[in-house]
Amino acid sequence: MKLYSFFRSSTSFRLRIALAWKGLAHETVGVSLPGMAHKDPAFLALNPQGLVPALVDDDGTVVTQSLAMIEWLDEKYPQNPLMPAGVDERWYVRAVSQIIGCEIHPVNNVRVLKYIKSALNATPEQSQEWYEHWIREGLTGLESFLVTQKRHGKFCLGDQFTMADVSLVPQVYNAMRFNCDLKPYPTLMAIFANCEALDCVRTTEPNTQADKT
Ligand SMILES: N[C@@H](CCC(=O)N[C@@H](CS)C(=O)NCC(=O)O)C(=O)O
Repeated sequence: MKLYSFFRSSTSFRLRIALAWKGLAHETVGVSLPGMAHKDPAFLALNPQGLVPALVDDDGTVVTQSLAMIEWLDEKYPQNPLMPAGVDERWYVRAVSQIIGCEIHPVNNVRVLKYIKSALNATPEQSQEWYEHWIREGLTGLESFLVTQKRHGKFCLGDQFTMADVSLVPQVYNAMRFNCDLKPYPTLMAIFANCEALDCVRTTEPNTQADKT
C-alpha cells in the first residue's frame, strides 16, 4: 500500500503510527504542504478535499480521513487491534480520538493559521496566542476527561495501545513544536512518554521521515 503523508502533519503521523503498530508494509509518498502538493491535480484525484493523509491499498482502494482510516485498517487488517473489543471501551477510545480530531486539531490546522494571518492580518504573536489558546482549552478538557473516566493506565485505555493514543501522540508533538506549556497535563504527558518508547512511534515521528525539510 501507499501512504501519502507530510512529515509534520499530525493526521499523517496518526496513520504512520497505526501502520507501524500493525506491521503493515507500505511505501510513504511525501506530499509537501508548504509546496502546495496537496492541491496538485494528481493528489486531488486521491483526495478531492486536498488534505493529507490518503492511503491507497494494494487492491486500489483509496481511503481518507485519518480516524475513519484507522478504523478501516483495523477492520480490514485485524492484527494488533487499535480498537478495543467492548462497546463501552470503543465509545471511550472514539471519544478521546474525537476530542483531539474534531475539537483540537481542526482549529490549529495549517489552513486556519494561514487564514488568520492572511485574511485577518493576525501578527505572528497573535497567531501563536491563537494556537496556544486552543491547545490549553483542548488539552485541559482532555486531561479532565481522562481523570474523570479513570480508564487510563500506561495508555489512554488501561495498558492497551489504541486509536486514542495514536491520536494523542501527534497532537502533543505539535504542541511541543509550538512551545506550549504542557506541565498542566500530567496524565496526558505520562501516557505520551509511554507511547514515545514504542517502536511504532519512535520509527514514525516527524524527524525520521524522508520528506523532512
Ligand atoms: N479530518 C482530516 C484532517 C486532515 C487535515 O486537515 N490534514 C492537514 C495536515 S495535518 C492538511 O492536509 N492540511 C492542509 C491545509 O490545511 O491546507 C483527517 O483527520 O484526515
